[in-house]
Amino acid sequence: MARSDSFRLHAKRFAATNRGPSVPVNAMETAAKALRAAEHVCVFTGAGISAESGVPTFRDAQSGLWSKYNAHELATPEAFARSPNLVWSWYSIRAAAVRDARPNEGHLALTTLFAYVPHSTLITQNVDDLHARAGAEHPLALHGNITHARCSAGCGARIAFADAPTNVAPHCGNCTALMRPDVVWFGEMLDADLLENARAATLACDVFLSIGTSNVVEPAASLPWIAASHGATVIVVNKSMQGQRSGPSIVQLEGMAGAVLPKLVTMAFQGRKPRYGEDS
Ligand code: BV8
Ligand code: ZN
Repeated sequence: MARSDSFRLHAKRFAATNRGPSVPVNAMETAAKALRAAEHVCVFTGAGISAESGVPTFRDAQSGLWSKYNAHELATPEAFARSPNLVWSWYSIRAAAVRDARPNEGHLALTTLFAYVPHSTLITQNVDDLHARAGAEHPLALHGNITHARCSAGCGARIAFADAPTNVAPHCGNCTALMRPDVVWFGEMLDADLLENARAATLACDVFLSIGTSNVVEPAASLPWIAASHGATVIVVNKSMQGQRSGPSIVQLEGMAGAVLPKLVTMAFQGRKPRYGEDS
């Protein structure tokens, strides 16, 4: 969907967004005020923003056949070396679920937000492509993309999961090594440039909007607190604040991302002209 389409589509929702999250008005107003005044907003997302699109979060218990496996145990190079076809099948199922999913109101509200703030950086821990499909440009996908597979020998070959078999890890057409999901597994280093860009934006931003993450997986998990320690306002959006940090520079907005984000973006920018899009 072209950005201006998703923007226009969402702009219509500004007035219509009256299903309210239960966030205290003052917290929402504080957050909206910070966004309105912001020069540079970092948006940081975890699995919670895609949950309402039907993409299971990492902590959702695995269903059916997969219930006996712990996601953390499957998402490792050792698991792939031990059982390539089992790991490949798990990713094929997850990649198909992402293909069938659609961006939700939370993704679209962020795309609208990007049209209003002078500078924005989107950092995602998610491996789905829903931000891009909602019109967001250049997301820093710290943990890779489940839409593709790459050569495990690093020869550079890359294929779409949609074009690959579902339960047998294929061999690279270029060098015959096994193909593997194009994601970062536990125990693997993140792409140094992506991480450096994410850290630089975290240090430069004046508002850090952290959405739908349990803040467990490092090094991404520390980004919100690095932002706070450098004077940014950290807005936390999560369906539950259990286990989430609080503090003087942290604004907690408890609720579903698909309800809170449209409300927040409406409060922050209604009456403002976007920097681009049909109504600019
Ligand atoms: C690294 C891709 C250096 C794969 C992912 C021992 C050995 C080696 C490393 C470690 C070790 N011990 C610790 C580490 C570091 C390790 C780590 O952090 N482990 C954790 C478990 C403690 N990190 C790494 O290994 C990283 N690399 O450190 O390299 C190194 C190298 C070698 C040796 C040492 C160090 C690599 C980490 C990347 C892992 N790959 N994904 C795949 O997807 O299959 S991470 C994966 O889990 C996801 O991508 C995601 O990032 C993460 C889960 O986090 P969340 O997104 O937060 O999701 P979660 O389900 O947890 O929470 C959802 C949240 O949403 C909840 O809060 C919920 O309340 C909320 N929510 C739900 N619905 C909604 C909602 N909120 C709002 N609205 C809703 N509707
Ligand atoms: Zn190869």
